Amino acid sequence: FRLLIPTCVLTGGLMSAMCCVADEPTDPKSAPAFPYGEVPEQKPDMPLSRAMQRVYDGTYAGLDCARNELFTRFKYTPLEGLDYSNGDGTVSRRDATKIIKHDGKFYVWYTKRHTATPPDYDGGANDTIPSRDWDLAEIWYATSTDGFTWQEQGVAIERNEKPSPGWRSVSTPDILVWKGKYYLYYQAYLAMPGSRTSSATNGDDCPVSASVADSPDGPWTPCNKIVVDNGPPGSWDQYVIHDPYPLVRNGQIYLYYKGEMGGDPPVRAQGLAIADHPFGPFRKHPLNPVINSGHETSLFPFKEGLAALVSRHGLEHNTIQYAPDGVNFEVAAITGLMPIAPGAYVPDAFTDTKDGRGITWGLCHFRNIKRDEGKSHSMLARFDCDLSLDVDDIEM
Ligand code: AAL
Repeated sequence: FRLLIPTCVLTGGLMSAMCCVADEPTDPKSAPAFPYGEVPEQKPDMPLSRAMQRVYDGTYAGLDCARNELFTRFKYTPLEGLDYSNGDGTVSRRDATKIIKHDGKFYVWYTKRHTATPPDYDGGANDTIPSRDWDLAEIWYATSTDGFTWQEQGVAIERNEKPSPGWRSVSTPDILVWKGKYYLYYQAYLAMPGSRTSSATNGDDCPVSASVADSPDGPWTPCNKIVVDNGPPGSWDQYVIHDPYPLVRNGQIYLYYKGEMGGDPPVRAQGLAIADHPFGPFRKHPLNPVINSGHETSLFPFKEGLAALVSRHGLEHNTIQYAPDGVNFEVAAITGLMPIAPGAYVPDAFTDTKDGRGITWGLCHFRNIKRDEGKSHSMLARFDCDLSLDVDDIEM
């Protein structure tokens, strides 16, 4: 008994009909093609495994598309123009912001540490020796015309006077453009990162502060207050507020951030706080956390909603997620080798769009974690991806 199953497989818009024999090993060349990057117009009229049904349904996140537009792989390219002191660990650049375009140039801000010695993770840190890669750091910025070669322009946010937020270190910034002004959000340390004086599980306790400028070149004026504070004892974000990430949505500022609820290893997730003014007050969303995984999570407008690159931690790491309302995220695609701490060029981050166009490139960082060699530092790099629905330049 030999069952002949007619199959119609659509690849690249071309339909080919073929037969395969069910009770004999199938010639791999005649198996249904897996439609990565192709547009299957209809499900083949044949029994399909659940795995293949998902592919043809293309509805991982309820997006109305047959092809999964939120699947991508990532490519990486070293940057030109930034000096790292031969990698001796005294200079570090990491945690890039979103990239904006202004006056024909791309702008990016990032954590820069330039200390006499590399970080001492083993208790030897003091007023001049950093405890972590992002300790005793400042926010610097660079510009580029092609996204590959960058010119460092100088410091944007210096450390504050003690005891103002950010006196010990300012790190991990992100940019907001709102009503003609520029706002930088950043982690504002009130104690040495990693010090056991804080209650955070790994001592990396810090709230978020912000500064404002009339131009992306500054000068920047600090608001000198905490704009998003740790949650109360027992809450999911009681230990840290990290990685602030502002977007404009529904006429308001949607600030996503990473919180930490303890545990070993610590459970990390992403929350949302919303405000009508960049310096707050920010109201934390009642459904927080809105993403159950992730570390430095980058988000961008996509169609009517927001997409998020979720990596490094949690049950849903290595996924790209989508929420039509920016709140109820679902897994849209599973990928790998994701950029660490990505800051993408997101032209429509602040246009309050409900027709988000996606992203194609950005900056991320790579870490040299050879602590025993005393050279621990991070380097910025470029990533490229295919999450674009036709991105246009928007000057800000
Ligand atoms: C990063 C970010 C935050 C942390 C530290 C520097 O991965 O999540 O910025 O505080 O590490």
